[in-house]
Amino acid sequence: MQFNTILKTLPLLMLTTGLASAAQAADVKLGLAAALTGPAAKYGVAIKNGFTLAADEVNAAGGVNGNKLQLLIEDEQGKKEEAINVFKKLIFKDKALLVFGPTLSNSAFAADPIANAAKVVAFGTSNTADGITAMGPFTFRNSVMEADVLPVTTRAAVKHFGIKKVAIIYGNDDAFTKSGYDVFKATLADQKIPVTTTEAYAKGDVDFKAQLTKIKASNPDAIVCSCLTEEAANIILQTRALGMKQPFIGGNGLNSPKLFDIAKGAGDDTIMGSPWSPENLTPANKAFIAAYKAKFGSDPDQFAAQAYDALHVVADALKKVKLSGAIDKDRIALQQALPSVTIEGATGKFAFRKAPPVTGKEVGYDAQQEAIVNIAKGGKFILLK
Ligand code: ILE
Repeated sequence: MQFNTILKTLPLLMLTTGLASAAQAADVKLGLAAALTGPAAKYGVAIKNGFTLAADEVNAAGGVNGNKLQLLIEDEQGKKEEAINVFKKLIFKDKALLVFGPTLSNSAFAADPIANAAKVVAFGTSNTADGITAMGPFTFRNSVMEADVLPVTTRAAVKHFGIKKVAIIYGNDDAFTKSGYDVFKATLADQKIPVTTTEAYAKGDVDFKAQLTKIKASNPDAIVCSCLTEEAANIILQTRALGMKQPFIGGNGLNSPKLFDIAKGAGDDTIMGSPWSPENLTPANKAFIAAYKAKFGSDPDQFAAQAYDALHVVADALKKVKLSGAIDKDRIALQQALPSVTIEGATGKFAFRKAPPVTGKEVGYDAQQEAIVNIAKGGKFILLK
């Protein structure tokens, strides 16, 4: 071939190779089922933001093995039935490679069996109830379960306030608040802290005076609250209206700015454990906080941080997977690549650990991460020192 001809065909060659690689690089579809409306939306929107930020970062850096990540985001409204519908849509219609979510443990217990039956990873970033990963080998979570966090939180609160006895209030019809209650009950027995009274409420309740009057009469040193944020905020406000000054101890349901939007300064001295803190100044967390603020104009929270980390965990797993285009095969390959992923993320060092065994069942993977204890001061959580 003459030099001339080479020069003439070169642009064409470049164009065809360019086209070929563009055709090979497909979008990897990752589903996200989050509560974007309804009472759990404060958690769900933070989760969506965390995912969007991380996916944009991964894509800006060229994607994973040349493939761009495409988030398919659906609103499950914090409701079990909607979580089921959204999981079905993402798995069977949209053919997502994996599904993140749903936001509440309560919804995960309804939706995850669908993912396990279809052999698609259901990756929870906020589900902290016991038993989530007992649903099957395709259930993963990077949210640290209450069973790991509450003993640490309780011990720190008891020491900090010199607590001798506590009262408990919890939601008895939500999987997470009920599970948190079970863990608190066992923890308090273990740490030999007597319970003066145990009071329950139901989802949607707004008036807690009957329960709080009983708690007041039992004269505890602190109130343990296994609650979601909105209920917790109203409980705190109504406690103060009854002239009670006791501090609160809670699970990660309390870890939302919404607590302070409603309870304001009345939420001060509330103690809560979490793997994430804005005061943790590792390079990964600093970069996350700065990027989040720049993109959304607000401070991130634990739920955004866990979502952000989850996307990076999956991106790392995908690096090890040679996608074949056969969705069933690729979904299983991703499930097999996930357990060994470790990252240094916004929430610190992260690794998976196999869930506790259940006789006759295959189980999924829990988060292996340390919890740190926070106290509310001036309308936000700061590290308890
Ligand atoms: N951790 C809880 C759950 O698992 C809530 C998640 C707070 C948003 O349901």
